[in-house]
Amino acid sequence: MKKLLITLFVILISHTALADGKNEGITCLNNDQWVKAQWGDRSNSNRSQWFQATKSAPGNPANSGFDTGCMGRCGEGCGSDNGAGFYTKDCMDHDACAFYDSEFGGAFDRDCGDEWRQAADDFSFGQACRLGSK
Ligand SMILES: [Ca+2]
Ligand SMILES: [Ca+2]
Repeated sequence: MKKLLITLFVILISHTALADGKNEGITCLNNDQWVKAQWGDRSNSNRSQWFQATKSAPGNPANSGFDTGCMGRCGEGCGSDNGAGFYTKDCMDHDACAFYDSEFGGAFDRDCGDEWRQAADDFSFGQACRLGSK
């Protein structure tokens, strides 16, 4: 119940915050699907880049603490279950943003907080987008 209330609160503020990119509801991704991630950083410039869902992002992230595995999965990296989880467009947008974010931090991150909030519904209610472990 507490998790649900927090989620509803986050969804509420996601509609009032200035958002670059946009909340695409809960849009499922498939194994190995190429996705054009869209996000904005703190300068509010719109950015986009193609990434392959369920694969690792190529190259080195801005913050070495960022787990580049399983792009598009809601939650950090591939998680404890070897990549099983919900894969959605909004979670991909957040992963792409976080890849370039040197100081990322959840819902109130200056660069990726809006992407995080847009992905909160996916994270909580995205069970239709669940893919198995690889
Ligand atoms: Ca969403
Ligand atoms: Ca942003």
